[in-house]
Amino acid sequence: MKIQDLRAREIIDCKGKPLLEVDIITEDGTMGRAASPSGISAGEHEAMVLRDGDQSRYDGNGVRKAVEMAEKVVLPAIQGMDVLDQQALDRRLMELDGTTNKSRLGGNVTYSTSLAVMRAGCQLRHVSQYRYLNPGDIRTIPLPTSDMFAGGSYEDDTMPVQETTIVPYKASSIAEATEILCKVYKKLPEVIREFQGGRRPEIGAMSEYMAPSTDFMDCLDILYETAKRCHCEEKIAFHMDCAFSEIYDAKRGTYHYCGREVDLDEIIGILKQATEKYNFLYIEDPVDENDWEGWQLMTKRLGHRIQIVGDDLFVTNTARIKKGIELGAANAVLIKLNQIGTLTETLDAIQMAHRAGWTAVVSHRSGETEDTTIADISVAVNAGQIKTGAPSRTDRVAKYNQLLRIEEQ
Ligand code: 2PG
Ligand code: MG
Repeated sequence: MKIQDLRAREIIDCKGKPLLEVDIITEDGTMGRAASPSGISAGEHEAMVLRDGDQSRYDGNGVRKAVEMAEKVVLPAIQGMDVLDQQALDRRLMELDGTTNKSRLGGNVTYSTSLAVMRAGCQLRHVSQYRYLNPGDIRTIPLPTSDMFAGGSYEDDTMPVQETTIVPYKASSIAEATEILCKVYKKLPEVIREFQGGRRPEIGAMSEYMAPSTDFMDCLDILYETAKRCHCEEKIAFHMDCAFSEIYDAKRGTYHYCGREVDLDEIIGILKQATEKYNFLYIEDPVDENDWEGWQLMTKRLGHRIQIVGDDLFVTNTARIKKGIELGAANAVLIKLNQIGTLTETLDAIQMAHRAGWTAVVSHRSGETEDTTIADISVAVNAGQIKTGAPSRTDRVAKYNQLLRIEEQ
């Protein structure tokens, strides 16, 4: 079925920041729609997001240029193509862009178009996204990891670790995992209040709680105590997204850690201690995104006990993942579709990781919408793990609800 039309528009994400939505319409009138999310702690090597830079609107974050790019440049290039041939479509987008970081068309333009084409395909075939992407071999529903404390670049003047997260790794189903996360999230204010001498907890950037201490060990203690009060401490493990590129001083090769200058050796020691006290499933971005040697060292020291996950390091880019595999610079990869900008490249990245025996954790962005694609993709590729935020607010809850629906099927 041929693509006939493309309509694009500016909508907003969960923070009121503009993003690009694209509709793809086929010649029989079938429509697929998708919008590209965006990150706050975006990696330096991610696909470029095309924004207007016009300070009179949304602090320069408008995407009217991206709307124009999609309608005037992309549509003529894909008109008449088969909506069911996703790979050919994505290849056309890559050729049209011709850069390594989508800096001509914009990663938001390629992402929204690529995903809208996939959705149109689902509509045509009358199947859900995960079935469309994988009609046969679905082996597992992914285990969710849920951010409970915000720090790092999400909040000023607070704990250096960006996300302190729990994983209900012993839950026997998504239904049970979701219930555990909701229970802990609801109970958490009680324990934070005790820790803070009665002061109410504040809500962070992605509706997690603001870290009540600059020491992440306090946050882990609070989470563990909360889980105990919910009688589920045996069922949870921890995950932290350090996002330490944000506190790295490239000139000095050190990290600004809680008001001190700290080298990687000390960082490794601090993290090792945490993994000795608590059960950790994975640690994400514990090293700066350009320090490959540092990543090798981290993986050598801690990789045998936990997953060392590259997010800003790999940016869902097969060239970088390949290098990481060759160097032994990590043992798992975080997957964010808009970091690379097309569905095909995302699936290639996941396949490359799996072939190397690595895990792939499919992830949301801080700037999300009600879109549930990541839930479907994580199921379709048998990712086993998904990172999708605290069970609060529609932009995060939508993903849990989609997983619950898929589990039922
Ligand atoms: C991360 C993500 C989301 P952002 O760093 O992993 O959790 O943050 O979307 O801001 O890059
Ligand atoms: Mg991250």
